[in-house]
Amino acid sequence: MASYDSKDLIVLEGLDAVRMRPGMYIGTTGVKGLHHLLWEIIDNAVDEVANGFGNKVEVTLHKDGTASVFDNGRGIPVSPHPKLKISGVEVVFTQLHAGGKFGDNNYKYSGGLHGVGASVTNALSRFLEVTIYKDGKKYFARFESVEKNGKIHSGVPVEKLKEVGNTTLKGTYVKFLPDDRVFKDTKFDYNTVLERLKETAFLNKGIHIELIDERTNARESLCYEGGIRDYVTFLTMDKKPLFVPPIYIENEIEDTYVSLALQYVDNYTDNIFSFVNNIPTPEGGTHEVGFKIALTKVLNDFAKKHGLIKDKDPAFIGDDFREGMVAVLSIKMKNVQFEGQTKTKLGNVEARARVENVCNQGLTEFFASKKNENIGNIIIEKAKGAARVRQAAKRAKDLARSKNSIESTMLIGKLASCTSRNPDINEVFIVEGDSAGGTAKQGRDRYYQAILPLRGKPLNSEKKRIDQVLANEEIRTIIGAIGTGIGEDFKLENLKYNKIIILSDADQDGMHIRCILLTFFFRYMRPLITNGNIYVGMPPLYKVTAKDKEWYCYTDEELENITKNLKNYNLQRYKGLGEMSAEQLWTTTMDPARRSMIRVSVEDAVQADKEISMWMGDDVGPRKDFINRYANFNKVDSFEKNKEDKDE
Ligand code: 1YM
Repeated sequence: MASYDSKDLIVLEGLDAVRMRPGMYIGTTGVKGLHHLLWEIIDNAVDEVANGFGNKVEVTLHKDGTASVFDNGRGIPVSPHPKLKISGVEVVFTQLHAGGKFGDNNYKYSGGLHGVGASVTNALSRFLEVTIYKDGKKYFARFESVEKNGKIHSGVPVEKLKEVGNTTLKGTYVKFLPDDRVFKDTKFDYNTVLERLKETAFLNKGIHIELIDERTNARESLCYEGGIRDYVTFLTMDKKPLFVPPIYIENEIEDTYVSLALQYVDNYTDNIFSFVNNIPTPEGGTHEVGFKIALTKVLNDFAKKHGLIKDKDPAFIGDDFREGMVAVLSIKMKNVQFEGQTKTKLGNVEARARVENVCNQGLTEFFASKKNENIGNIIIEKAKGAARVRQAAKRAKDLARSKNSIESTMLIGKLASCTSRNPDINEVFIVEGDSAGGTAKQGRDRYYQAILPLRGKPLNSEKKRIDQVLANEEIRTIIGAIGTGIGEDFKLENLKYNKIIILSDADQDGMHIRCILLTFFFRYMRPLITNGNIYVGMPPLYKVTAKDKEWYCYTDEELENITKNLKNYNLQRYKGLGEMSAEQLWTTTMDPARRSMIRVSVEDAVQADKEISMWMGDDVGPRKDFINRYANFNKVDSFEKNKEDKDE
């Protein structure tokens, strides 16, 4: 049995705090939080390799539930910390917020600055082992969560770092077992890890990342020599690029490294995926602003220089140059400040001018070259289309506004609103079909539940431009009811319902309507998804009646479980919402105390965007390929489904 003394426990009080309130450090103790443990270790390994010390990171998911990460960098320092008098390894795994890095910080840039540190992984693990290969020697240390006097102490160094042999290797190996007393589910998900590592490999060109799943023998080697160029190519794989390869520029200015890969595709959305020190910044920030300013200026200059703007053409605005654009912007800098609702927006003011400078210079050079002139022409043509539609949309909006009083009352007339005026408790059910809508109206609690019945299918917004989307009556009714406006005009504070619940039949048509609505929210009201306001209601699929008892089943599994011990029973299969009585709809689907719902979140906007193009876009090819390959109808939309045990 390993030993530890009370001195250790004092050093470790910080880690006990992590165990008391894991949410404060890793957000949740659900699957997301579980994977966070692994990201912390991977981030340290990638930081080391991305800064030029080594070239390889290997991640393994083991059969016994542990995960391990190896990098062939310098190895975490083994010498004692001058003040704390414990080894560098121990500092890294037991000290919270150890501030900067131990000793002199050799890293120019670090993603880890954002993270909470490897000590949090240690605190929330049953055990964690570290092996260091450094200067011909092999070292080992082990940490455990130990129980003493009925209390659990986290991350105790039960085997202090010691030399255990010689080696010709160099690097750091960390293996840990997530604590099942903290996490309900301690199983790492191969695809989640793979997606994350893929992103990391794209953002750090040339590094080799290996993922090995010993539970299934799946494995993947990732290395992209083209870096973010390859990323853009990957993102546009299911779309129609207007030219190949993507435009690419990179440069360093005032200790800030800026790289940009840019492509245009045959659709109308604007997709900028930006990163700072490998951390995604979906809320944008100063770096994105700098890029947009430069792009607008350079393209306007190009159009003027080549006489591409005629008098009859409307003047371009920045948006026009971003229609159909897919861009990856990755910058690396020191002292990053994140702000915004989810701390994913870059705040550093100095980044704007630096990014603008690099992009200005790089893009000007690119378009000045004779061989790229055609690419410039293609983009300007695309922007002209965008400018025309923008003006048409404005006319359509103005018209809608002028007719507002009459028409919107007519449209909202379809909405059975609720009596409460408190958006925090109010809910709106978007219900497929007039007849189900009628049933829902009777079944609801009219104090806080509103019903919006949809006649027919709403417009598939992936296939249409904004002016057509806005002209669609179903879509306009939804926009009017929700209250926030759309796109650039979106204002979350005007949201009239805290929960927007899509209620469609459990058949192909219902699934299609659900996809169309989610696509619309994703494209035009995305904050509703990131803010967690969008839900999918779950009506039961079956009703089982036996003697004087009845059960509702929401899945085939539930049905099997219930019927396997019954001898005589009657089975009713609900094909649509319309087959239920108002009373039944209330008990099974609408009553917050009894219903189950899926809350829609966009875990990974990149993945979501790709899948939406595939499922909802014009091009049927990728969709067919996918269906042929997987034919798995459980995964029809691109949103992560978190089935809530019980809503509320
Ligand atoms: C499998 C996980 O943690 N690798 C790793 C971590 C460090 C170093 C090298 C490192 C950093 C520095 C100097 C430095 C870390 N060291 C520290 C600290 N892989 C993994 N590889 N020498 C080695 O930053 O100056 C924190 S991370 F603080 F001890 F220096």
